[in-house]
Amino acid sequence: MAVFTSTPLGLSSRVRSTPFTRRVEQSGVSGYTVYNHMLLPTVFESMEADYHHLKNAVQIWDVSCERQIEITGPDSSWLVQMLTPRDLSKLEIGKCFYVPMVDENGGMLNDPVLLKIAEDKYWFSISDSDLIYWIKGLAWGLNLKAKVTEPDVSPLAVQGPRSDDLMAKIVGDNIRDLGFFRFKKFNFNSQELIIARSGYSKQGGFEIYVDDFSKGEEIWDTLFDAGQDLDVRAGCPNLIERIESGLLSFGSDMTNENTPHESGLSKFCDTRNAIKCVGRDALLKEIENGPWRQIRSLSISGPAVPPCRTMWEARKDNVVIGRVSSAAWSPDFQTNVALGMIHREHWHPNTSLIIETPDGPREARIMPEPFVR
Ligand code: THG
Repeated sequence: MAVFTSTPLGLSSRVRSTPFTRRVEQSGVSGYTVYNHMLLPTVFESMEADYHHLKNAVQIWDVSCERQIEITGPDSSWLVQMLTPRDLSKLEIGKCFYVPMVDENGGMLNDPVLLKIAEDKYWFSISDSDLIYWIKGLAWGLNLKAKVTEPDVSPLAVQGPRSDDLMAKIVGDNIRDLGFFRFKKFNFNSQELIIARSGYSKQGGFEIYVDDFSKGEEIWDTLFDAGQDLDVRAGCPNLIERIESGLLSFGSDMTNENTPHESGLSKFCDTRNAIKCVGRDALLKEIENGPWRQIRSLSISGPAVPPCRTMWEARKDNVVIGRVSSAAWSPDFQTNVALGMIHREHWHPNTSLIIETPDGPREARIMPEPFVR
């Protein structure tokens, strides 16, 4: 059933370019996806070459597509707490929280990083869904004193084990003391920029919130000039590394069909305390018995699997007991690493099952946890 061929993506101004697109292309990007209606690089040299370099050096990632939704005004804290079952009473200015966002049924709408910028100003740094309409609708419908906008802010990530060394050269050694998921304004090339210790890999690093489209190339160039002796290269979120690390991709690994508990995000829910949260009743009901399926890391045997462009069925004794949503060959673990939603009777570590890949059935095993933590 080889129905898919690799065709280039059609581009137009509807698919937004970023402040860094020119530099990304000069750096030899070889693949894109579209995320929040914006270009997101997926490959530079090759998926595997990019992977090894990310784990050993430092990369600059154009993740402008992680758009910010800004909420300001006297009712902003109220509105923001309506949107997530995570208890935000402990969210201080200068902290980031990873927050599942749910609808009235407890279905996931997005899984952004939330930054508290000021007492009455928040940024949701969103994954791939048109979340702004949901928030605008709630704010308008409830007559809240809150403004909901998408500001001109484009995150540029610095990821990899040499990230601290690179950033210290530009903004000074005190960035080494910035805690995980903390942000502060730093003087970068004589401009104040918000920089957080965060990013969509487990290799360490930062995200620079570039707050003016026209500053993009200058900031990019400063990073490359300072990083020459650190072997800095252009990179992007790496499929292999993020599956190994168990970092979820909204729209692939979980959708509006799934709750945060199914998505393995229970530790980011304080549903009992989050009394303003839309969907709270549905989530409380689910907690009584627990989810009937949940995301798991899997190891799939055999040679490299093809890209996972549709959900692959997971079977046990010829009965469908789940679906794989992401998979890739891991050079470091010498197996195919994967993520999938698995029914509760079969989700225990070391359970063996069969995955229906486009290349035919393969044996697979449920992992106790992600490959790297
Ligand atoms: N950074 C920023 N915005 C983003 C992403 C990002 N928006 C889109 C997408 N990524 C949102 N999804 C995630 C998924 C995982 C994490 C962050 C955003 C993440 N998780 C860590 C983990 O699961 O171990 C840490 C969570 C925690 O301890 O709070 O980092 O990458 N700006």
